[in-house]
Amino acid sequence: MSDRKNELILLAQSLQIDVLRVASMRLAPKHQDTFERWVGEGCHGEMNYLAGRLADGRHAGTVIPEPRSVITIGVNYYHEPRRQPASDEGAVSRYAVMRDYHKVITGKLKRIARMIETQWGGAARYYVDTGPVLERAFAESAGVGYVGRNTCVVSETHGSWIFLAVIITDIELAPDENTTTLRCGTCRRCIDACPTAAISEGYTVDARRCISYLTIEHRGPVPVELRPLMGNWLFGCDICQDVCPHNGRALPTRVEDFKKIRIGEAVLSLRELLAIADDAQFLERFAGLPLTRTKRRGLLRNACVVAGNSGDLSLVEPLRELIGREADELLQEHAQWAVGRLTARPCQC
Ligand code: B12
Ligand code: SF4
Ligand code: SF4
Repeated sequence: MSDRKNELILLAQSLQIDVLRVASMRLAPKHQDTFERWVGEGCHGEMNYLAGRLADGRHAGTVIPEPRSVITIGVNYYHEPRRQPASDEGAVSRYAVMRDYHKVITGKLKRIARMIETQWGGAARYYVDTGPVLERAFAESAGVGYVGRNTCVVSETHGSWIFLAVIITDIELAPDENTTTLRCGTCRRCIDACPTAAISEGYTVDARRCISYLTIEHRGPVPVELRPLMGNWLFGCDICQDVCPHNGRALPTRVEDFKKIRIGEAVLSLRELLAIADDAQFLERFAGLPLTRTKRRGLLRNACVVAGNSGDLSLVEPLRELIGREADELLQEHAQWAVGRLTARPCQC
């Protein structure tokens, strides 16, 4: 068994995977309980696929006939901090400024799965985000790291700047123990720093309040009461990781695809975004990046919110141009909100 694990580790290293560990199929009850409670309380917002998974009873144990082991991997994506955006710019979270990690990591998982299937005659199903699998829970169980109050898996070597992925196989592999001594202790910096109060005391994030969800997953209008709290985040949010003391030790990524930062210093000009007139222009600028997930409509909606929060009156004109040009009601409403917020005069009485 350990020979096979060693072979897996060697292959992983050659694929620039930073951590490969094995979890048993059985998770501690806290994980499934937390997930069920979280969905039950509606914290998943419009991510109906998460509720659907619960309703259908799909989980890691149902994806292949006789699952025996969960191979969990972690890939470091850390790169230097972004420069502070100017008042007419917005911030993009670290993970989204480089090639889409789903594509990059899927390539690596395929190679591992092929080895399991062709050399060992085993079955293997792999997931990065897309499957009915609690990736953080398996990563914690395998000892990739521990789950912090911000709910991220924090590793000893890379902090929480690691993407996770899993391969479920019917090959028997000895599970690794979780030996990490990292803990949150009395720290609650992420809870205090979260601008929208999305992080609960109980190690969960209410997606409906999370800027990452609001800017990426949520499709309709951003709730008006949350807009002023979203600051300058155009896509995703890194605040609860930036403030984490365990993230001080992060080293830059080794993955070539993640080294090529495709967005100038992880900030984007709001003026340029507001001027993107159609999908072709949008794709020309962002193809291959995670940013395409929101489509043009979502990113321009977010740009309006950030412009409204900017206090920069020079953005009123590009916003008015957008209002004059756009037929889309969602964009009209967000641009109008932004103009209203920028031009509102403080009460003189
Ligand atoms: C839905 C989703 C989101 C949602 C909801 C996030 C959330 N915290 O639930 C939104 C859109 C908000 C989101 C945001 C982000 N996400 Co996301 N997301 C997912 C996804 C697809 C499912 C997560 C899920 O099931 N959530 C439901 C909750 C209940 O489960 P959970 O977060 O796994 O939490 C478990 C632990 O809390 C655990 N637990 C462990 N210890 C303890 C202790 C106690 C006391 C308790 C009660 C529970 C508990 O129980 C829970 C269930 O197992 C995963 C991929 C996957 N398939 O797992 C990526 C994933 C979690 N996301 C990821 C990333 C990178 C992000 C962002 C950093 C992106 C960004 N920069 O904007 C932010 C971080 C926000 C945050 N603080 O979580 C990474 C996390 C990597 C890591 N090191 O942890 C993942 C694993 C994707 C990947 N393949 O790498 N995400
Ligand atoms: S990603 Fe941002 S909004 Fe979401 S929980 Fe973390 S700090 Fe709060
Ligand atoms: S900021 Fe503090 S409380 Fe939050 S995850 Fe990091 S160590 Fe834990």
